[in-house]
Amino acid sequence: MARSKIALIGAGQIGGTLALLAGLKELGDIVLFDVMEGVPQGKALDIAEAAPVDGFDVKLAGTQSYEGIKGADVVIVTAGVPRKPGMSRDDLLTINLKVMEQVGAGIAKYAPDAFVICITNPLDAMVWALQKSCGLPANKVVGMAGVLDSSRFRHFLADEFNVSVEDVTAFVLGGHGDTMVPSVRYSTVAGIPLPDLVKMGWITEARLAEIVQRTRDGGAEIVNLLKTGSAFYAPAASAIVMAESYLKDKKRVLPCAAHLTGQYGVKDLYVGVPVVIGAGGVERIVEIQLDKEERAGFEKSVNAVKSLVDACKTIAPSL
Ligand code: TXD
Repeated sequence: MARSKIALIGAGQIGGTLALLAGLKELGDIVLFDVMEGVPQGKALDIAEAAPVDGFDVKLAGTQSYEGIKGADVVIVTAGVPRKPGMSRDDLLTINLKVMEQVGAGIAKYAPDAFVICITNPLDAMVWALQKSCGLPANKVVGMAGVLDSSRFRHFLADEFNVSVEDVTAFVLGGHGDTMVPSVRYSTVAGIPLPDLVKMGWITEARLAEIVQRTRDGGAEIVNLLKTGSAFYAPAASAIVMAESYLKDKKRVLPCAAHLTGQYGVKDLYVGVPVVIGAGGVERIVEIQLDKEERAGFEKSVNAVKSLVDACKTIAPSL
């Protein structure tokens, strides 16, 4: 059987880390694409030179041409520019929308059968624009945010309880950013829901609320520490889990920005919900019953996503 091919559009901080992780896991041959002359080539060569010592065997290449992604099985998109001081949200949207249109055209032409994972911010709007631009079926285009947000929640909880991260599961709904909805009742330690742990005296309601807030602010916490740039190790690891579930047909249940067509009362928007990822792409959207508080948080989050998508439609009416 031919080796899988993984195309990484954007060879910046996350793109480079994606290439390293995909290599270490031998998920397939890797192509890095970036508009920055030399950068994808340099990162590909650097990682290829790590392969003999690390003992992994994949081919790596860098390119400035979309032809290089031809026949990719998975495409992971991090291309775009970050928000700089003085740049409004609409300025950022305008630039990254153009990037999504270019990337979408490249995918449509050279990798129409791929499973596409978008990471570029503002995530829920960019994955929507990317799907419209590339025209691939919506179950083959998905956004990465929830795996990262829930991983952050898991880390904070494991640290708080002094238990292994392996035994902590966390459930996060809604859009990426400060309106995300970490669900307390569906997050557990070894199957014990957090509200039960409050009753058992492991944690107070107030402390739990602080951890929920820290999860919501997880991205900003890293930005404030790094000063330049945003998180990249955990975002890359999160997207790799999604790619692996597709390539190995693992059918993992993961929170992802998925295209909703009436589920949760939402139509034609990408919002973070639990989905099953297997060889068919997004094979199932898991629709849970939300309680009153979760529903209110979810709706607030959906409205935030909707206003961004509406702004995209104004900037690029053809989408
Ligand atoms: O949870 C999440 N979804 C996120 C999202 C978590 C963390 C960071 N998140 C976002 O991912 C972040 O706000 C950015 O929008 C993306 C990528 O983050 P990264 O840290 O990798 O950004 P870099 O290092 O700036 O890399 C972006 C690369 C850079 O090398 C540019 O030259 C390239 O994108 N770029 C392009 N590549 C191809 N085509 C075009 N048009 C293009 N424009 C810029």
